[in-house]
Amino acid sequence: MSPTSRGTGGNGWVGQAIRRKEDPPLIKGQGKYTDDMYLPGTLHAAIVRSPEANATIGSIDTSEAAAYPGVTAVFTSEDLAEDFAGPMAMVWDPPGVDINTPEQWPLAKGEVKHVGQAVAVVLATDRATAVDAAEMVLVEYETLPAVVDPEKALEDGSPLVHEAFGTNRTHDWAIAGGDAEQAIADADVVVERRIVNHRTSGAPIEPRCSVADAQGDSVTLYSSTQVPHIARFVLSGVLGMSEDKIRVVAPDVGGGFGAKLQVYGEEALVLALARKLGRPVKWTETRSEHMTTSHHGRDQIANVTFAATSEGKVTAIKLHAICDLGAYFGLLTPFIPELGFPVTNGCYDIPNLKLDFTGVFTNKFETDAIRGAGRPEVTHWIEVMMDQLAAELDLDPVELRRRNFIAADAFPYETPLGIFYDSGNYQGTLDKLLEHVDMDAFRREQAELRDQGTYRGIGLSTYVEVCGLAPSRAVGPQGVGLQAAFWESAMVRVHPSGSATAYTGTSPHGQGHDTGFAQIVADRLGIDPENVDVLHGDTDQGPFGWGTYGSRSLAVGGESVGRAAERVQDKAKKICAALLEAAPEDIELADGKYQVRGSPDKSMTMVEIAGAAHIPPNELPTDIEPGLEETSFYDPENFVFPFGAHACVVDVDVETGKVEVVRWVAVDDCGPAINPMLIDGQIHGGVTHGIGQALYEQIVYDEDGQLVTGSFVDYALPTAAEVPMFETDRTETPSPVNRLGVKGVGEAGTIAATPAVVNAVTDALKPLGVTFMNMPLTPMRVLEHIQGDGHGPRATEQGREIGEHGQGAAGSGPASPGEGGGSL
Ligand code: MCN
Repeated sequence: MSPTSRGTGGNGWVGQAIRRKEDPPLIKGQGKYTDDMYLPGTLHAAIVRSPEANATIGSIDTSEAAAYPGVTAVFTSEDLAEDFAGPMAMVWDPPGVDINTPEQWPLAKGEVKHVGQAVAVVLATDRATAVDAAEMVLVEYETLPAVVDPEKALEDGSPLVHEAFGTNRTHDWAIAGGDAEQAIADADVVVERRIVNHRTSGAPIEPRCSVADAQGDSVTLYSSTQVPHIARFVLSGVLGMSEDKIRVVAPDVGGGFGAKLQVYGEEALVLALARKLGRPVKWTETRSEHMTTSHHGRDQIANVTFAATSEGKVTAIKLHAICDLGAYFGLLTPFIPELGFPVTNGCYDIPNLKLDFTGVFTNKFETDAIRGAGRPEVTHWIEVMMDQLAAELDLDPVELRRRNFIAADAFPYETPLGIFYDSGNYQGTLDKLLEHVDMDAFRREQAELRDQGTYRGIGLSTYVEVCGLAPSRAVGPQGVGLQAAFWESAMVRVHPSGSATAYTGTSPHGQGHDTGFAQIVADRLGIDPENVDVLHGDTDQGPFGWGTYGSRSLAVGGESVGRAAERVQDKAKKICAALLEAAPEDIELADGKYQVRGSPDKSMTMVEIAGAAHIPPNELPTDIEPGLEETSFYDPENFVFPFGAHACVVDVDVETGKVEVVRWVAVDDCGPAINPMLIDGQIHGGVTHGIGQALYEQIVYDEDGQLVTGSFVDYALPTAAEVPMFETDRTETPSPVNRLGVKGVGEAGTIAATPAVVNAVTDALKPLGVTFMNMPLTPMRVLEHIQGDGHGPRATEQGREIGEHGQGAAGSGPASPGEGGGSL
């Protein structure tokens, strides 16, 4: 590799679109995933899961399964009563808010509250035997009425998910700034919509997998997790073990999208069983199990009100969101819907905000963080409502956005909720987008195409998101009440021969940290990124770290890596200065050499300095310690706020209702690029995720709480055939929050995407009187709108669209081939 002059630090690796170092083994089939782990004597676990959504357990007969050849043991919750010190964890305890928190145990205790709940575990010498024997476990259930619709769950007389609470309401959380009610009363125009953000799955390519291996009183857990250190911390509590006796390793992880930002009962179970039996225990999730019992995301219904002047100045947003949390809580379940609150005014200067969130129990699996986590929902409300308001005012959606943008010179900008946006230039990304998309030409083309029977539409999304989780004091116990902190650690070690290893507390699973972080280190040390190994995902290596989610890894973890590398550079300069008989402040790093300022012939390379650090020559003063290694713990002062402008162009087949995305232009700003290729990859994947939710993907339960979408036949993910070639561009507005100036990008595409699709389809169907639509825009739902009154599908029930919560009625669920639009 050869550096160019671009970039900061030593020699310009930052900013280069170098290829991902981690890919060659992965694409050659040489990756090492958890399921590739074969330890001698391994027992394979299969889990007996509840077919009932709400029931008490009468009896469990394990005798036939236990006697099946090849089966080592069968356990129920009762059998493992001594093996767990406490229930699974939920870590949100907001000041002044009461949350009804049910206990969730790795195996059900006397009752089940959702389909798929683990009831017993079978261990056998091979997986097939364990699966066969699991079918022989006889469980007697007494079925209770289930509730799956969160609005019905709040009605008097609804079946209760947990009788003990006397209500299905989990908690209420509210925040306000300004006086939204007054602003609404005073407004020239008020627009109200009921916006549904339906339930989705993370659906990574690698399902979950955990292998536990006990050695003496210690145990190692290999797990496909995004959060190895958090997993160890939580599991030590669940198992009543001291943390130093548990090692958690995340080997190669094939995607997570938030679904692996969780500490699951199965992880606790394999650990407990390996300890109990003194043998390795392995459990690998099937795809159906993933759809059933890896946490879901979204599932919110929001009543959103926008108030504005007749000139199009938005004066207030009021919203009440009903959030379907499922039957139990994962680590962050009740917190996730509220996570979008810091950006509820989007990239607009809106003085009055009032937000209310109501959490609800239903007999479904828990929701938690799926890519974007709270921010896609908020952005969807805002960006769909901007188009709704534009239609109401008969204003161009571009013009309406411009009239409301926060001015580029208004940063840091304090929102009415007391949040400080770090930096931004929303006009800049929109201007650049419009350099790519000629709106006037589009409108001419659109009119011509309509004359020929083609319904083409364009939709915009100008978003801002909050990431870089997180300043510990803003989110910790005194902040929003998380019993966690989100600083990040790094250690950079230079070896005697001058190459380096960087340890990070982040835990990538597709994002490319091995490459981007190596570029950061390389620049700061004056070496080649090929010679920087980035290690992560092992609690026995490096300091404690908080993992990868919330687009935090670069802005918090990468910054920490950069700081540790800068400290190494400082020491390298001291060594160099001592050996070249100069002052440390006179040593500069340029073009990969440590040289005396003004005397380029007096210089040393990192290879020479590392040698001297490890085998100190006599000239080196004794107050310089041997070795070349530094650690950093970085706690950010603020979040970072990436932003951008996306345009989606669709064609809608008005005969079949099928939507085709024909063009996507994305202009994003995540500060200075560490590696533009990584950014493009994240945007491609993120937007695809959003297109999936907008058009195809939906977790659907029937009214008895049975999961209808248990496989990729029913849960349609977009494939390469459903997405266009993405056109990406960037602006670079540095963040003042960190030295790298960077912001996150891992969720940006997903956050931006859904409203752009919905606005585009609505724009396409405007001539047919369609004015407002809720996702997913499956062919059947689109047809219903086309054939309806323009405000919603023809058939409505109690004011709700049929199937909108995924209750399995006609019109719900993702497109299937039979509907003419599915991808699978
Ligand atoms: N980057 C960069 N320059 C910038 C900003 C980012 O080069 N100015 C690079 C970073 O170095 C990193 C990548 O972009 O390689 C994403 O960085 P960041 O935004 O910090 O996000 P994280 O690494 O923390 O990733 C988390 C984010 C989340 S929350 C989900 S969900 C998600 C995602 O990333 N899940 C993914 N992207 C995914 N990509 C894959 N392949 N698989 C998943 O499961």
